[in-house]
Amino acid sequence: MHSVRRVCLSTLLLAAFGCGDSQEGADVTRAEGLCAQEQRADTFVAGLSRASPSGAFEVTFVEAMPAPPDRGLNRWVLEVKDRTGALVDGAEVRLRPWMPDHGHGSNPPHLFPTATGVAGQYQITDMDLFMSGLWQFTVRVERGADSDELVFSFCIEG
Ligand SMILES: [Cu+2]
Repeated sequence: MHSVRRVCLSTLLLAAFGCGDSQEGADVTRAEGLCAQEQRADTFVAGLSRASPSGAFEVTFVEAMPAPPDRGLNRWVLEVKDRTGALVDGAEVRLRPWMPDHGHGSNPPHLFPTATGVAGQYQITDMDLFMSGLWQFTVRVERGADSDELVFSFCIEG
């Protein structure tokens, strides 16, 4: 096996056609991975923020582990503000992950971020993003008569 790989890597012709199981081949695939051309995804940065369509709420990423979101278990801390910029405590927050290209969500389908104890902050732990590809995350916030939802989209390279 080792000798086969060595021959493969040292032969220009074979390298040009790819050595599927070699390290070199895997690196090239990753660099040009499925997310490289994804136009629908948000670029994750700490502090990524979005207002809901009605302006009732604004949701900000305080923390993501891993960052950017990746395949497997993810932990997020989100901060919620209202239209006046005040931190929102006591809201019902619901998160729905969805893979639009595959027509399926996560298991369980809805996740319910809970208060962290820090004003305006809600966390979700052990969210299982089990597939590579584009995931949409609909965040619904409800407080009293006010409810609205917004969407973040991330491409999970895996
Ligand atoms: Cu999928």
